[in-house]
Amino acid sequence: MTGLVYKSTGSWYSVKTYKGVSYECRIKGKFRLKGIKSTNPIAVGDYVDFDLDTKSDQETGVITNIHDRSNYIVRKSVNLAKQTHIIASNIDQVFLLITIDNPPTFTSFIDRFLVTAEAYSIKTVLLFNKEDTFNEDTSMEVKYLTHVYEDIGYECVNISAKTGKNIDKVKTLMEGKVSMFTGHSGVGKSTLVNIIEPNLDLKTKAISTQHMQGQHTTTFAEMFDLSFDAKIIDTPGIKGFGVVDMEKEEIGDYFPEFFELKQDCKFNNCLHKEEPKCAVKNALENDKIAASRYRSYLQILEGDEQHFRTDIWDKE
Ligand SMILES: Nc1nc2c(ncn2[C@@H]2O[C@H](COP(=O)(O)OP(=O)(O)OP(=O)(O)O)[C@@H](O)[C@H]2O)c(=O)[nH]1
Ligand SMILES: [Mg+2]
Ligand SMILES: [Zn+2]
Repeated sequence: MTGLVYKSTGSWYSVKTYKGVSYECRIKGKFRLKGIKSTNPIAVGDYVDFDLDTKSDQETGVITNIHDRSNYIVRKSVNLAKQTHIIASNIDQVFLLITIDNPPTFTSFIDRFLVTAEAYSIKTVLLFNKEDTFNEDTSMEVKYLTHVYEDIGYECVNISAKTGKNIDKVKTLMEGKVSMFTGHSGVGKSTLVNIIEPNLDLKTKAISTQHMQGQHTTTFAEMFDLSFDAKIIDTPGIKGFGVVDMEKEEIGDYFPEFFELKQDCKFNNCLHKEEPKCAVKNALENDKIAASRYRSYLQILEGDEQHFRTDIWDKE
């Protein structure tokens, strides 16, 4: 039988067939994928073949094969430097939820995520959540970030998962697609799922007043079928997003505004650092590129890893 992985909790995978029947499945023995060193061999969004295990009382399955992925979002496991963690696969788009101060989301995090999504050509929409709590400063910040990211081609929407502001817009964008919600813990991913599909009633939790951080209320990725033609994957919050190793020369290609200028750099292998006649540096000096974007680029280029820490994905 063939099915789609909706959930993975440790060694069990919930797999739903085309007929809509769900089976709890395991992997038998060693199951390694060529070329991918990931802590989880199978991810939510994977299509798998499985056999029914008739010996047990309950009908469970044994996964025998995984279909090729059209894409996946992968991050570095911080504990195990060489290991990676696949957050989800075969997704049409990602909604990156951002809050300015409750909890804070920094541009270094946004840009790290976007680089990975660009590398796999996955469309990302930026959702600035908790609009109902904006004050003058947050509004200004959101306006500025919207300007920066819309300028380079990312759609930005201000939303409130609490009041329902612009949720119709999000739903329209989701129609007919598999979408993944991501962002720090506490930004409101599960709250957003709940307002879109109230009967799911996912667990949500106030962010800790002590640390101004979310509390990892969602502990594993899970896909849901929505009542309109759409699928959503809710994921646990990520603290830091480790960009999986890329060639130094290719990182700039995943900053769309850098990529556009690259042909004007004197050297075709320009890293946009100290090289003379660099179109990217030139644009930066003329305020045509946001300083925060350039800073993020340098951090990734230099493998600066202090900006992300261990989080829930690494405990699996
Ligand atoms: N004021 C306000 N609060 C919100 C909004 N969206 C979410 N919240 C609150 O933010 C807190 C965290 O929301 P969750 O939905 O649990 O956050 P999450 O992103 O799923 O967090 P993890 O599962 O830990 O990754 C809850 O107390 C929500 O009620 C919003 O638009 N406005
Ligand atoms: Mg959650
Ligand atoms: Zn250059």
